[in-house]
Amino acid sequence: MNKLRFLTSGESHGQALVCIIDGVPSNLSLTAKDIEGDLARRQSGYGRGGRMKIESDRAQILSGVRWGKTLGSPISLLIKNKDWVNWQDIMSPDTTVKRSELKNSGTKNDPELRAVTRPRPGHADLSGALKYSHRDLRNVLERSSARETAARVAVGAIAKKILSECGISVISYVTEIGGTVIKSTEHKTEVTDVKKIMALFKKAEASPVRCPDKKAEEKIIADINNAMKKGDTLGGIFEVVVSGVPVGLGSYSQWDRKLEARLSYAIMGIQAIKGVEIGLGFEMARSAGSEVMDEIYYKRQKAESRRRNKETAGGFYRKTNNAGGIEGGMSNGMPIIIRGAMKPIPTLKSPLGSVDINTKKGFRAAYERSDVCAVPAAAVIGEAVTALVIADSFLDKFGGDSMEEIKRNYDGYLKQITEF
Ligand code: EPS
Repeated sequence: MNKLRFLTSGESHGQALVCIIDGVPSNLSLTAKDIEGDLARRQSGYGRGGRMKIESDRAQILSGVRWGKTLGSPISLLIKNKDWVNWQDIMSPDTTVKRSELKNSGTKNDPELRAVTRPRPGHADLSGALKYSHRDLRNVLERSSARETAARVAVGAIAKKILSECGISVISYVTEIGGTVIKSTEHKTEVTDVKKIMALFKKAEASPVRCPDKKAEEKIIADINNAMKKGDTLGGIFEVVVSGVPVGLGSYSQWDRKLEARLSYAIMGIQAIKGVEIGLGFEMARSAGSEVMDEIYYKRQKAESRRRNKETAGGFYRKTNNAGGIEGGMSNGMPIIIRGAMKPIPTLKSPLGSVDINTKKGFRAAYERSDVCAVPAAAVIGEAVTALVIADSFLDKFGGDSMEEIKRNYDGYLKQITEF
C-alpha cells in the first residue's frame, strides 16, 4: 500500500496548481501529451460556467522525467491558472503589498471589496471559516473549489499510463443527471462484456454530457438549460469501469487493504460526491443471496486466451458481475464497476437563505460565476482517482522499481494463475 503517493496544492484563482507524485517506476514512457488529453476531457462537458472558457489546462513536467521516460524519482507537475492574471491582487501571497498600491484598488476587483462574508448553503464556506478562523470566506473557497481536481486528473493520467502498459484500462460514462437515467442495458453490472462497455465509453466520449444514451442526453441538455434559466444546478451519477484487472489486487486480510474500501475513499474524496456504489451496490441489499451471487465456471482454454489478453482469473469465470469485480476486498478478474453520486453544485443563482458572518443577519445568497452541472467532469475525475488506487494496488502486488521488473513479475503471476 501507498507505493504511489501524491499531494496536490494550489488555490482556484492562485498562480497555479502543483502536484508531486512519488513511486512511479522508472522507464515508463511519459510526456506532457499523455496528461493533456485527460485535462481537456475534464474541462469539457455541457453545463460548465465561464471559467472553463478562460482555462485551457496544460501540465508542465518539472521533474522526474528525462527524454520521455520516467526516472523512478518523484514527478512534479505544474498547471498554471490562466485566470490568475485577473486575481493577482486579490490572491497575492505578498504581505508587503499595500492596498493603496494595488492596481485594482477602488475597482470591483479591490481585494477588500471582494471579501466574501456570505456562506453558501451546502458549500465548505461556513464550516471552513469557523474551523480555520477566517473572516474572508475566500480563504476557504479557494482551496475547497473543484479547481483542485485538475491536479488529480494530471497525476491520475500517469497512473493510467502505468496501467495501460499492463493491459488495464479505466473508462467512465454518466448514467444519470438531474434524475434522468440512461436506458442502455449495457451499463447494468450484470453485463460482463468488455467490448460492450467500450462501446458505451465511445458513445460517452462523443456526448457533451458524457452520456451514452442519445435520448437521455437530449433530456439532460434540456434540463441543464432549464436549470441555467432558473438559476439552479444539477447533480448526477457516473460509473467508472476498470477492465483487464488481474485477480488478487487488494486484500481481505486487513480493513484498510480492501480494494472496495480504498476505491470508495478515493471516489468520496472528489468534491461534491455524496455516495458510492460498487457493482449492484445498494440493489444487492434488496435481493436474495441466490439472485445476486455470481456463479463460478471453469474452462481450460479460457485461461490461455485470457492470459494472452492479460485479463485473468485463470480458467475461472462468471457469467454475471453483480459483485462489480471485487469479492472479499480483492479484484476477482472481472471488470471493476464503481459509481459515484454527485450532489448539485451549491453555488446557486436562485437565492437560498444564509447568514452573513459579520452582521449575523439573514440574507438571500448572492451569486458568483459558477457551473450549472459538473457531473461529466466528475466522471473523468472518477477515472483518475480510480486509476491511482488500482495502480497503487498493482504496484503493491507486483513491486519492482522499473517497468521491466514489474512486467516480469506480472507475467510470472499470470503464469501461476493460468496453471492453478
Ligand atoms: C468552482 C467554481 C467555478 C468552477 C470551478 C469550481 O470557478 P470560478 O469560481 O472561477 O468561476 O469553474 O472549477 C474550475 C475552475 C475547474 O477547473 O474545474 C467551485 O467553486 O468549486
